[in-house]
Amino acid sequence: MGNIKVLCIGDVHLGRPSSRMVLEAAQTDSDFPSPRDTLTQTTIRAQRLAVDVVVFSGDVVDQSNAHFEAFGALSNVVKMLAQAGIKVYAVAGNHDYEVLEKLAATIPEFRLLGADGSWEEEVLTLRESKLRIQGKSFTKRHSPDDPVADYTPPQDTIPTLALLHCDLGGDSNYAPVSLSQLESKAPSAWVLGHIHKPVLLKDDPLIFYPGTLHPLDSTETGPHGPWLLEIDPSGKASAKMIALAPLRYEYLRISLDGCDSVAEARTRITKDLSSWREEHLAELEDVQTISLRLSLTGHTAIFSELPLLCQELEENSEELMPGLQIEKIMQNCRPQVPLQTLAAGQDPAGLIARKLLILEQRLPQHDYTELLAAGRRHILAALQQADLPHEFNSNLEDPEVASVLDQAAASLLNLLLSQKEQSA
Ligand SMILES: [Mn+2]
Repeated sequence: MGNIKVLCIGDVHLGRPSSRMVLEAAQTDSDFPSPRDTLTQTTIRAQRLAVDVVVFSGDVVDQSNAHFEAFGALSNVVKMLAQAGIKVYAVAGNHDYEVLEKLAATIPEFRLLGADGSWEEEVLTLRESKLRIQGKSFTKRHSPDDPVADYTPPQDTIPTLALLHCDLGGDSNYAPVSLSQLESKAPSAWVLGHIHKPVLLKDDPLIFYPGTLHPLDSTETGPHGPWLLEIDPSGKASAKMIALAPLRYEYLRISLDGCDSVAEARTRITKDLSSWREEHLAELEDVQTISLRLSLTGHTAIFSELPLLCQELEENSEELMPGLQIEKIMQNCRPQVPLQTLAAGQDPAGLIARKLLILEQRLPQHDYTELLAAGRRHILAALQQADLPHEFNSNLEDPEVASVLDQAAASLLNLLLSQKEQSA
């Protein structure tokens, strides 16, 4: 008797393009792979792996205005899977509670569970065994109630998956659950949705968030894709991700400490990037585009030449690594001349060096607080002008403001010192 195989798909957010940068979320790049591309790849993989069932844990569609795009994509997927004898189950999340119900009504092979907000189940007869699938859907945008409170785990030995779109831990408007409760009322596996970072919360009982099928912005770093869940004949379930999303966001920090020439810095960067690639090779097989945010750190003699080096890196990223696109280089280096020495000067460079010292030391406290407050005002004004969705600017923590200011000041210092050198 073989294993039962289920391909689990977390948040897809069909209709939302992957952004190049959080701050430029409105301007997206059309040649970036989209969630729809990854969904197609996932369908092909489901057939190749001959899975029994495909499940979605909610937020398949981003918004109801993506109805048409979602309808086309989903009905193709469901048709292809149905032809291969693969059944499709889903629960709705806080983004798609309306649209998923409409889609389920028009695509008969797409089974939406618990559409009325209560637990619902179906028992499938597979080749040699049975599989029970349970689920409960969102019925409105917010749901402050614990969705597990009225859940009863199965009382027989039929392998059982429970699908739930929920927010792990603490107070939440998005179906709050606690890990201990999920553990104490466990079916064979909890397949969860809502949290975009893929995470295996527990091996036994199996509890996991597949995460976004396809990464949606630069905060969603690391591998993404569907998860293959297998249940062996003894009833033991296990799951692991298949990293097939063609897009990967990454954040890397490379130290240029002690680099005395641009050539040396170039070698350091090339070497660090290729060792990162070696380390992650197994996860990169299906990745076509790596969108990288690179932070350069360290004290270096080529501080004033960094703007040119950064430009060169950005323009030649494909040569550094196949598929690499440098989204942004954060210039967090320091000149070899200590900031304290520069800060003694009465020129503009001295002024900037003094601000950088305040940011570094967070002292004097009063100046630091004032600097952050002014920085926050400017950032919020810029965000407001960019007319971004509110979630991008509602959460502006001190360290984020400090990091934006630090980069701005360091770039300005770069420029001032290089002008000084040129005129010297
Ligand atoms: Mn959600």
